[in-house]
Amino acid sequence: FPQVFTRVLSSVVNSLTLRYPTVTLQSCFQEQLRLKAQVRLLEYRVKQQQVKIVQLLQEKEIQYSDQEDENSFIDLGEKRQYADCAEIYNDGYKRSGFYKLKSFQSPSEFLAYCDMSDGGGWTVFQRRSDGSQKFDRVWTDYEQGFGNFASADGEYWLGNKNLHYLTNQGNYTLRIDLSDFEGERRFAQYKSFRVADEESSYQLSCGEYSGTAGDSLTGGFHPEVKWWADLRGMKFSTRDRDNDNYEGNCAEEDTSGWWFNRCHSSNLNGVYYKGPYTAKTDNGIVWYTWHGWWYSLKSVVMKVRPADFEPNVV
Ligand SMILES: [Ca+2]
Repeated sequence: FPQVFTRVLSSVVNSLTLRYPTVTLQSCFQEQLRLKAQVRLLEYRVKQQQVKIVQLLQEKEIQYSDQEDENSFIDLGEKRQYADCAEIYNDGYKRSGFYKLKSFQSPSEFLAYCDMSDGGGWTVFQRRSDGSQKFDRVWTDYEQGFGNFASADGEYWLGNKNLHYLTNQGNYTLRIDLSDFEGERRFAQYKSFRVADEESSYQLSCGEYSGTAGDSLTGGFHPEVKWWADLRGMKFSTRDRDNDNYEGNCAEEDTSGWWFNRCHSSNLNGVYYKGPYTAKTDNGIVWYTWHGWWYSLKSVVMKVRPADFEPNVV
């Protein structure tokens, strides 16, 4: 018996010692292969995700730089409507940028750049900065407005309609900021600036001048030029709508829309020439009392603010 038992036992042990290591080695080898494959797969996925992360970071960087450089619209939601940038400023928003406005009689909202410098609360209705927008345009363009309403230094005209609604809400001060290619800045300010309605062809009215650029809007620099250079009481003119006091067509000759008289000593919607220029007519961006007729300015900002504006210091 013990012999038989021993034999059986030894054969069982034999088979076990023979089989078990084999099974263990095999499964280990298979497991190793499986894990190696998984490692390779995971490495591949990590690489893919790294590539994706780099892509996303780049996209985000582009978006951020877009937001900073290009889109300067500031959305305040629908809670309140603002009649002008002065209201926005005094409601606590002191960052310059494009905001939604709705003047009292305006049928719809419109975008305008709020200049919160210079004491804040300025609604910009015209800007020249680089010549990227065409200002030689027809009546309906000037009526509706045109240009770049996204960039902080984008060129635009707010539109005579909106300008009318805006300036008829009260007593507004006009401020014109000018700069030249020599790095100098000047300004002109006018009291009681107002633009009449469509029926009156967006007639201009304004009061007393103050500033450093001279009075080129009302020809106040010399009594003898008033009869042809004073733009007060002048209707708006475009090349397809001649409302000037000249036998020809000022808007056509000076390639701009403006409150031309006969024709002007200021034409801030003129051609962007970059400094001194020669042309058939004085059609550059002209402010006569600073640089004369044959120098086109580097930048212009025309903006309005209520005369009784008092910055809310909170
Ligand atoms: Ca004419």
